[in-house]
Amino acid sequence: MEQKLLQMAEEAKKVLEEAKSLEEINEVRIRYLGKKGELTRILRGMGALPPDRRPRVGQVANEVREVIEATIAARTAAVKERIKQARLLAEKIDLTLPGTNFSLGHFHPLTLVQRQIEDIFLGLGFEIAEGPEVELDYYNFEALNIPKDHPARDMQDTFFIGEEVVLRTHTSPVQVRTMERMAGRIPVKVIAPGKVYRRDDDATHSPMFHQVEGLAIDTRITFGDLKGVLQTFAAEMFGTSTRTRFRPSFFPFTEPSAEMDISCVMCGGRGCRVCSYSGWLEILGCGSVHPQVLEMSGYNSEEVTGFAFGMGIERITMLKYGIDDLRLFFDNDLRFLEQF
Ligand code: 2U9
Repeated sequence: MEQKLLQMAEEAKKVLEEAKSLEEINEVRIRYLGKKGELTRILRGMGALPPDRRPRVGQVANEVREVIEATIAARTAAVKERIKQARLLAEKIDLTLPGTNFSLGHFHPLTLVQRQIEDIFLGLGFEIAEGPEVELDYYNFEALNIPKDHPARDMQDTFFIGEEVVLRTHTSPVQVRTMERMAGRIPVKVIAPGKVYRRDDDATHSPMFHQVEGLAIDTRITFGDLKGVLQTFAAEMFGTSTRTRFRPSFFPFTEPSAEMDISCVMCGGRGCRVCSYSGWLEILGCGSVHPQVLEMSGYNSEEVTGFAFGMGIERITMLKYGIDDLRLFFDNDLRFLEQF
């Protein structure tokens, strides 16, 4: 019986020598050491041996099991190493090759300019306010002194979601909501940047575009404060040599109202194609907040005054970077976007 065991060990070693995969090694393990394997089968015969020989045979059986297990472990390590080497060879890893380039994303030019505008007004003591893009008729029109029969309320100009719900046509409702939240407290100094929607779509109009509007309310705010703030803005945005001029205009929510022009960023005011040889570029609308608008949102127009302004971010960005077609912002052509 000892002989049988030793013979089995020799046989198992030989078979393992031939095993080329982890699966084959496992099969060998089952065949010799498994519950129904060779070793078990031989040991079943132990009962037939005289009792004095059993301890010796048991000892040999244990040694044989250990030898086979050690051989399996050694063979497994060898096969694993061979598999690893084969994989390394197949992958042909060349550590001296340069890494694969991947490009980092970056901000859209409109986002860059919006943030720059925000930084300028933050520096002037304004806070940034936000509000919903789907807005109530009341905040978008009514509270801004835009009466029911005003052309801005026409189906032609506004996206209606429901009878009393619209896509905001300007960011002004954000300032109305700010005034409501402030409940008559002063000072108010906010800007409202964000997306707005109008039913326009041609070379110079997009149905979605971006605005920054501003609102300041306090005691003794004058048109002079408005001019100072906006002159500072123009100087920081377009350079310190930028001049400004104000022309009378009309908005339902400001009185008096004005348009602000800056000296042409292309020609410095001498006259060129960009400024239609006038030397000036219109960049924003502004005015003193209409007393009716103050009153409607809970401010006493006898005690406080305010100024407001609004600008299109697309227009500012086009002037700043000399972009001549609005549609470039929305085509998502990387040849354009990667220039910023
Ligand atoms: C409140 C009171 C007053 C915001 C203002 C303008 C003038 C203006 C246009 C510029 C170009 C919009 O993008 S554009 O088409 N905006 O000219 N906006 S004053 O006045 C307000 C806003 C809110 C409560």
